[in-house]
Amino acid sequence: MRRPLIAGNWKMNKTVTESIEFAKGFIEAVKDVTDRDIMIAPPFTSIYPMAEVLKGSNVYLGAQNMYFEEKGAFTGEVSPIMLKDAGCKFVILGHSERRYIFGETDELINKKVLSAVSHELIPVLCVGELLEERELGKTFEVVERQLSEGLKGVPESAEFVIAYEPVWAIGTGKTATPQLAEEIHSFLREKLTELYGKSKADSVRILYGGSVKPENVEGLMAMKNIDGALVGGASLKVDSFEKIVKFGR
Ligand code: G2H
Repeated sequence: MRRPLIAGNWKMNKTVTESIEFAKGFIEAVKDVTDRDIMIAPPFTSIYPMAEVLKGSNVYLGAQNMYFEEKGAFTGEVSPIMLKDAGCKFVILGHSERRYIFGETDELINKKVLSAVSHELIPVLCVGELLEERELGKTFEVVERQLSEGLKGVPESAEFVIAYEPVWAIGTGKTATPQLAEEIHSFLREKLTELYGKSKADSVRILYGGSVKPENVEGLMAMKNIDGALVGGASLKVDSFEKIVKFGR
């Protein structure tokens, strides 16, 4: 069975001081959680100081983005080598805010995914349709394109995670119903089966993201193809993120 992964995406929130304070309280709160993986993706400035606090704990670190090159004249960018060295195990790529605010294309995201896996970072590739795409009946087409373009050239041996985040459900308080999310998750698993075969597809974790809260995590996690959550707003407070991490207990 797939081990659940509950990931916090802090987006552009928390100073170093606030991050450290959170990390100290949070590791205490979740120290007895052993049957699921936990990850936090803080802003770049907090990764290394948090790594120091989280050392030896059951909480992994991730980054929210990276560039695909290892080093060089790329002002403002951060490389996979830097992320690994600072303590990251995961990197979120292709988040809808990167796609729609910063204009990232499937082609660029694919380069980043390939670079992450070749540097032994686990990419969390985000896919999801806009409201107008859903209304036009294009959801399956859009997520299929984002999935297959994002994973182009990624070998079966690479570990990666997929996150389905319907853009209309992000930070809006509107969550997809568990059934609606499951429909897309099972479609994504089918597509992964076409790309990699059943055994690999069955091993890939597909997270749901978009206004996940303590009140709705249970219903989402009960779905067969929902293997975890990518949590934004509700991961910023120890109390609510702890409740989400401890779903079903
Ligand atoms: C979706 C999610 C985290 P929120 O972007 O990736 O954020 O839970 O605030 O909708």
